[in-house]
Amino acid sequence: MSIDRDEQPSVEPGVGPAPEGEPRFRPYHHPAAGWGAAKSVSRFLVRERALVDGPRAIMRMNHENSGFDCPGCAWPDDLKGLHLDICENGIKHVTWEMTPKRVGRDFFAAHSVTELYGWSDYDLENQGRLTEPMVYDPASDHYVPISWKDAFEVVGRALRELDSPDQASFYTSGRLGNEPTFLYQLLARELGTNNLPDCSNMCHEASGRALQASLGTGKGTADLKDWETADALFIMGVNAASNAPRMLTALAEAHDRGASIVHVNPLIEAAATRTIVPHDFTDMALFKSTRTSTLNLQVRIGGDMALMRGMAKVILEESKTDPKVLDQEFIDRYTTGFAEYRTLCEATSWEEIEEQSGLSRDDVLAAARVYCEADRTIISWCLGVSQHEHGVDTVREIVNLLLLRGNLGREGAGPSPVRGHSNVQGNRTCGIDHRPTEPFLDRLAEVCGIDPPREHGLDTVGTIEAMLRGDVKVFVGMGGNFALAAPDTPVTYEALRRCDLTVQVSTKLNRSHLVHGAGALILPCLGRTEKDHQRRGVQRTSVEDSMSMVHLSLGMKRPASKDLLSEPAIIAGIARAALPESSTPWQWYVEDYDRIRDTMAKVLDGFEDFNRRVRLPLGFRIKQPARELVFLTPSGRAEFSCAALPDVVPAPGTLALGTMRSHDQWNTTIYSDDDRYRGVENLRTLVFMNRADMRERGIEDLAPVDITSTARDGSERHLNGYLAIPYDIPRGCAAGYMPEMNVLCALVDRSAQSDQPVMKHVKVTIVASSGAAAHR
Ligand SMILES: Nc1nc2c(c(=O)[nH]1)N[C@H]1C(S)=C(S)[C@@H](COP(=O)(O)OP(=O)(O)OC[C@H]3O[C@@H](n4cnc5c(=O)[nH]c(N)nc54)[C@H](O)[C@@H]3O)O[C@H]1N2
Ligand SMILES: Nc1nc2c(c(=O)[nH]1)N[C@H]1C(S)=C(S)[C@@H](COP(=O)(O)OP(=O)(O)OC[C@H]3O[C@@H](n4cnc5c(=O)[nH]c(N)nc54)[C@H](O)[C@@H]3O)O[C@H]1N2
Ligand SMILES: [Mo]
Repeated sequence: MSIDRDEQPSVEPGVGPAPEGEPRFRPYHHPAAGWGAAKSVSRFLVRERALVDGPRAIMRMNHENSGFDCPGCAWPDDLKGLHLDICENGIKHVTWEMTPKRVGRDFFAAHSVTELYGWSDYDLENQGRLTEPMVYDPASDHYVPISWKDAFEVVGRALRELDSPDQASFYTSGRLGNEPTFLYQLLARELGTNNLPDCSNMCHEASGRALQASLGTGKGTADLKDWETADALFIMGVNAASNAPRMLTALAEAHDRGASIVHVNPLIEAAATRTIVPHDFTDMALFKSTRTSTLNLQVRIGGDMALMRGMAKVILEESKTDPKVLDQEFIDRYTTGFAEYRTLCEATSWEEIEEQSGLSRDDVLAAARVYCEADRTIISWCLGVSQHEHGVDTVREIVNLLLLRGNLGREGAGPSPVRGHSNVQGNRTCGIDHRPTEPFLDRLAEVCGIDPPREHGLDTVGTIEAMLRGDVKVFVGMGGNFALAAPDTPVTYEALRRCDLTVQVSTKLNRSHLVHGAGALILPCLGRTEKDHQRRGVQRTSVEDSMSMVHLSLGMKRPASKDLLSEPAIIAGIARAALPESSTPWQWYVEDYDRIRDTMAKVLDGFEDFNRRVRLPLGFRIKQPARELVFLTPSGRAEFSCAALPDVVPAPGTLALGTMRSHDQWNTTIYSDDDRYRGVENLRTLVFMNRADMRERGIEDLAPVDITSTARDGSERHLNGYLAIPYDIPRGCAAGYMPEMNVLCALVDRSAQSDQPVMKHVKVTIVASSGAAAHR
């Protein structure tokens, strides 16, 4: 399966736009959001020529059941409906979809695929919305138009002719609404495969597995009401000001009512200082900012678990003189494994905790004090915690800490992972799972009259490996940008190129259309902002946010082209062509999504009476058994875990590199080369380093450096000519941007606990560059 890396095509084309000027770095000292955000939005609306549609759409965003759900992130909507519930990045995200620019057949006739491959990713997406189905013509190396009927037949035939359904893999990016999600997994399982990789495999897989193991429910238990009543909030490994900006409101409100807010992050991100609440125009006018932190703990990369362990150690120690710091009644009644955990904490030395967390004992004591003084605590986290080798153990350690003080199953308390894509949680709930449970498959079999396969399928990394081996021959991407989002870019490219057929259902042109199989199709679909007309009227789809609220989303714009189909219609079209004998009423489902919902209500836990409840003003919340103190674990109790602390201290001379997002990007979609809150302009090919680490290596500020990663199998990967930015980051740690840095992430470097690619702890060496800067 291994491929000769020297023969790999280079991945030269840049990701971001051509820089508008010289790279600049000036530390940012202003509050998050506020006028900087407003200025950035208006510049963006002008550039995207969306000054009329943009603001109109924004007014309809996140309005309970009468507007569309903001595709920007999975943060829940404002419960009270009092605010204009929007943020800078949500506006950009929506405007990006609503652009008046179009990519039609003339465009594809004018540019060969080889030529387009040389364009930057920014330029590709910036061409605008895709307008009609296209098929790759190898003779001319161009995409050429194809009718929907013929396109479905191309996919259908390829799927019918496979030796085994497991030679196909069906990827989902977390934008897909619940109803198409259900149809998509039905298609895969009726065909006979559980190969359903999704972006979650690179994102919160660790969180789901950990919460499932500890609490028997693979999701967070806290909701927005809990956020409004917590006394202490721990925010770990999330850049909220950029990636979940609506959290800023919750943080500012929490601070105003006297709650403590502890940020745990190697970087002090913008949300960890002060913010101007985005929708509060009085605050904006007065430049009034609110503090959003009580304590900032700059852990070393991967040091979160040691911090949690240290806090637990303090509490257990203190309980000897003050038993009230433990909720012994809760522990006795609802948990198991406490005695072992206590012994483990006692046996973990302070030297180890300090060394592995990168924090002093005083820092850990300060965090423990905040935790003990609060009656109700929420611990929230995102990728800084999950994308590690030991992501599952860390999330379980977070739960351990919560259990000690009974911070579960009551108001204002609980674990609260911040999910990424706007419906990534709903995708999993509605069946996108390469490891489906037996009860789910049983019900699917009974209700839908199919015989679903029982063996587990392939996840994202598994799919790439199978494509390389030639075991997966047909790849279908339901949204997303697999080529760029996945690790080990040249290897992923090669995997896609070895397929017989790659099919991408997309709204915009991206890298995954240009890195394709022998046959390739681009199937353009409606976006979430657009009206979805079907036979029985305009349809709505539903989504589930980070806090398990399910509500409807209704598009309001005229579709970008009359030749677009909705995602349910595309899935049904493929299904009918691939499964000519199917007794599933595919077309009937597409005519009216209420019919899909009626079937889902019978298959999915917590979706009883789906059609009625989803039309309630705020939709409905899927019950979390753990929230009700019902634990679907083998012991029937919440289970303390007892894992050894991992060794996360970089070997001498090496650094731990975290790959992350800039402020002006949405995963693989790049809006500009700026990262405002980190003070960077006109530059993406950079690496943030501690100044002492730079000096030790003879690296000057903003000087070009060469980065080499070493994978666990000893293989090396390189990125040369990146500019080093001196930054407030712990020694031994470095950070830079995805997706560029996926070149450094080896496929073999995935967590044994979650199978997630280890994207936040890449082992690298960095030296002053002998060549030129990569900056174009
Ligand atoms: N505007 C915008 N919004 C988005 C996205 C986007 O690209 N743009 N992406 C969406 C998606 S899919 C997701 S999953 C989320 C991602 O949201 P985030 O998790 O905020 O994503 P990252 O940019 O990867 O940032 C990770 C944060 O973790 C910190 N970090 C790195 N290593 C560690 C560590 O070891 N410990 C701790 N405690 N912190 C660490 C980094 O400094 C950074 O602040 O955002 C979603 N929302
Ligand atoms: N190194 C590194 N790599 C990472 C990460 C990291 O932190 N570090 N993060 C990982 C994470 S958390 C995630 S979630 C993945 C993201 O991986 P993906 O979800 O695969 O990538 P996106 O960039 O979100 O996908 C963007 C594309 O989606 C398409 N699109 C947009 N809207 C729609 C729609 O409504 N319908 C359809 N069908 N298509 C649409 C557009 O064509 C656009 O080009 O990346 C992962 N990769
Ligand atoms: Mo994500």
